[in-house]
Amino acid sequence: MELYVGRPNVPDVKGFTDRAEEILKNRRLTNNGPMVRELEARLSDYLDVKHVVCVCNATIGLSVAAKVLDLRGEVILPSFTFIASAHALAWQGITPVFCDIDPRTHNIDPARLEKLITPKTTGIMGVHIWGRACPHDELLSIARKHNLKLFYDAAHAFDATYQSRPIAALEDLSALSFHATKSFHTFEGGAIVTNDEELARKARLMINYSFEGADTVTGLGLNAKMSEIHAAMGLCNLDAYPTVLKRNREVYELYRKGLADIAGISLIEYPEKEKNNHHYVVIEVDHDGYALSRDELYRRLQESGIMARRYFYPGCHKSQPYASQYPNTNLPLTDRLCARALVLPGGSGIDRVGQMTEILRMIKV
Ligand code: T4K
Repeated sequence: MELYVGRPNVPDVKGFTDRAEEILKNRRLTNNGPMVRELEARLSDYLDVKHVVCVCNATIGLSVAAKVLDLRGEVILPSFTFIASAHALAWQGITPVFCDIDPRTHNIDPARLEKLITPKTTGIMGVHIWGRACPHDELLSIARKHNLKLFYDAAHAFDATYQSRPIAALEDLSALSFHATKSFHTFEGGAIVTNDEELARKARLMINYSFEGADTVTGLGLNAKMSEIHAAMGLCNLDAYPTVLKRNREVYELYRKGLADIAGISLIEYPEKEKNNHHYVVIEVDHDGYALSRDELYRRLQESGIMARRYFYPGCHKSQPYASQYPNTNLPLTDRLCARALVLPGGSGIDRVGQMTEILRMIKV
């Protein structure tokens, strides 16, 4: 038995092969084809956001978003995130400045953030870790007070809300990931989403080399387009998404009940009032109350085929090139969480109740 975090959801195979046949028959394979346009329109409706610009992945989406906002100098973001958040900035010469987190929510802490602002700071990148919303009102008020741009890495936050507002519509703009391991996916892919028409216009130009018409290039751009076969997968997955959500929630609830009485193990909580995709089943292991350290539990699970993950260990600030570039970064709360967090197989990673029983048996040492 091997159970994975991030095992892809696979939709109706016939529905997908029908769409693949249509793509081949029409010989429209990429470059803003009909399936990409259909996906963008359906996502705009589903996510309740005015503009959806589909891209090839979220890493490039974040890079384009930073360019659209004309960011340079320094951008503040959490270190407790996938390395892509920092790389998307550093790749284009922006200095990522790592901020500590609120240990309760795992998200960037606005109180600590404000102290990191310097004359070189141009923006803030919030990351909605595990799909739980950042404290947007506080971040926006800091951003506006210091004349900074605010944007979000919403890679985990497909169809999530902040105070009942769709996350996709938060100012100034966000990038979603549609990677195969996400609750909604297009094999590889993502989208830049915003309610701001001008930002969306700029993003749409930049993802296609900044071509306006067949012969005119109006600025810097790159190729960040989504292809038709990726969009076809997205359209099929969108049809199947209610089932995915139901499954994610069921699995999460089983964990909640099963882990409730284990001292030293706490399961991430998702606020009941907000929409969340329940895609990530994250526990914190407190060795003071539990028999094993996080790493001992991790090895125990791996040895029995339960491929839990230590996301996001050791944190961006302890990964290269940032560890060498900024050796004095001191983020005690991030370090503490990096030593305690463990992500368990969730959603479609679990096929049968028996597998869940086995995972719980292995945790109940
Ligand atoms: N921001 C944040 C906060 C992110 O978490 C991510 C990506 C990004 C930005 C960037 O988004 P993209 O540019 O990728 O759109 C995986 C994913 O590749 C990555 O998308 C994701 N976050 C990250 C959290 O997880 P790895 O290096 O852990 O992937 P890997 O290959 O180890 O796969 C994870 C598990 O999933 C494996 O144990 C096996 C299983 N798996 C994976 C794939 C691809 C399958 O069973 N089948 C598959 O096809 O990064």
